[in-house]
Amino acid sequence: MTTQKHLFMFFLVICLSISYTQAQEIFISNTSNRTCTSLNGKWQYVVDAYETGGMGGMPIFKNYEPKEKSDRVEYGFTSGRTLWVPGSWNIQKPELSYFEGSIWYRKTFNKENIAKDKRYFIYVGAANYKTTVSFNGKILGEHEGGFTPFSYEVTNLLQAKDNYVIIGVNNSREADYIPSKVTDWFNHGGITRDVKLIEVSKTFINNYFIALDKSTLHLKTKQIKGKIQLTGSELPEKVNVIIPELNINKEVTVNKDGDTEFKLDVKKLELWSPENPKLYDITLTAGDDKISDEIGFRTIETKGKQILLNGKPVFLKGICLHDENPLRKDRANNMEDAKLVLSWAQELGCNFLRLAHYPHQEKIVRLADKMGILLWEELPLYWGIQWGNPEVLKKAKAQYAEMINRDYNRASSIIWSVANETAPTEDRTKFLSELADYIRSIDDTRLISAACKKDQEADGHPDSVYTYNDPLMKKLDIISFNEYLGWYGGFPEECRNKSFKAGLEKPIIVTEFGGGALQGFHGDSLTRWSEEFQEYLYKESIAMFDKIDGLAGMTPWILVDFQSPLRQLPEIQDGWNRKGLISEKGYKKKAFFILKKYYETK
Ligand code: GCB
Repeated sequence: MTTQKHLFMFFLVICLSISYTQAQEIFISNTSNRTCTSLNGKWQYVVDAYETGGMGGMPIFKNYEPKEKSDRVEYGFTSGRTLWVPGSWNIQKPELSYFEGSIWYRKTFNKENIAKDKRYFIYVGAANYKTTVSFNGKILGEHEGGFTPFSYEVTNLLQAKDNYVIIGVNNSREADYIPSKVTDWFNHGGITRDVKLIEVSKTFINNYFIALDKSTLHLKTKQIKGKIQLTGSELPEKVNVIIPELNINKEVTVNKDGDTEFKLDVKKLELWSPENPKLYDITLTAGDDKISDEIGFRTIETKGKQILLNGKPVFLKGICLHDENPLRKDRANNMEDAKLVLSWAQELGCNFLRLAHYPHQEKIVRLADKMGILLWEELPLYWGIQWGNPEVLKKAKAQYAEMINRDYNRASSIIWSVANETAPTEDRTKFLSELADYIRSIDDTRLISAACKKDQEADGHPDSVYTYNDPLMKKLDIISFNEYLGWYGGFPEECRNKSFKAGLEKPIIVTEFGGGALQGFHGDSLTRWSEEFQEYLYKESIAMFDKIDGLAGMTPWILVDFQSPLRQLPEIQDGWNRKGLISEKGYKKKAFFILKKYYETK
């Protein structure tokens, strides 16, 4: 690099780091019920393959355009080159299909009628993985994590004409990221969920946490407990909580930090459950601000080896799912995508879904609330995480907080999982135990689990009894494990000789099992990749797991085939993990009906 270029890079770094202090990230919940201008649609873009943010003294977020004929600008947003938001860039342009790096997106818009008594925020539902948000030439902040929402204030920057929001997204895989470098799913890059300009009052309710107090479940008069967070300088003294169907209209006092906590007595409450997914309309008002939601009330606990929903044992008839619409090959990002997979799950007879391996779009969680499907949610604390790195733990807590902030009020979401298939080293157990404590400190209305692994078998001496002594299990409410006997090692018939011993008085969920089959490919039950092999494997696996003492549910791997660069067997995989019970074109495989039949008996 020449000295000038060095100087330029130095300048850029200084300029970026100064700018980052300009806006504070703020969490705004329930954005679908706020006054918003959608910024979805076509965005112009610049590919920044070397991740410099712009060369020649011209940072891309500054949006330079040549004005004189002698002007030098070394990038350009042209109207002809666009990407659709929300969407994965990889599926939109052949030249971006395996692209990993930075792309800067630009959207220009006018905003007539800017109200003096309002505040404005740019909200991003999710962008994978590291995102720099700028507005009218100022960097607002940088967000890390590919699956959770964030927003920045733009009130003082917003103009009636020619606003430009420029968002740089980088989907490089790095060792200290969550997830880390290797995953068995596609690394979709870009702005993958909705972008909006949100309009709120000067002081507004940015979030709230409302749930049934589980200690009152068996009382005649139950209690709904809540917390409301306000943001703004002129705090009202009171907030009103209105639940018309319960005849509740209560004023609660706001403290000096803008928070309020309350308890409401309720005599007749219909509890939320898969059989009766009852949601109550709730309105909160604070000064000029008003926000409405639909919230269900339920409790979830464990007792010995049982999971209790509203005090009654429940068997979780589940299936795992990635957040992808296989027909469009894109990350799921709308209600139609959510309906497609949830209706398949219902057809299978499920009352439960494991949303693997990262936070899925908010719309699926909201739809699950309406359809009565219970959910397991998780962060991509997956293979290869740097457990000994305190910065990674900070990131995990931050991303978990964002997920809890988003989904706390959803009755369907009942389990937070802290990790998937991680080796029980000391650093990892310390990391995940601290994370579990952190989650419990902010949410006591859900259970905590993790998809673990069985104990290592002695070399060349497979046991007939699988044992579970992962020290993390002591910290968890539910013992969960993945087990691929018959696919990764062994043949399906070996399932007949196995049994399981977990040793703890806790319920068990089998979080993964299964094997690959190419839909439409037939053979006998020992022909790998045939529908018959998968069908046979499901029969044997289900019979084996069904015998587990304390089995409280299962989520086989997986509802639908999904894209993964790890899966490159020509003619069979071609970039797809084939363990789905449904093909990427939407056709059911034989094993679908084996699981469906089993769930009919439960
Ligand atoms: C697993 C992982 C999952 C993989 C699956 C497989 O254990 O948890 O992410 O996709 O196995 O297909 O091998």
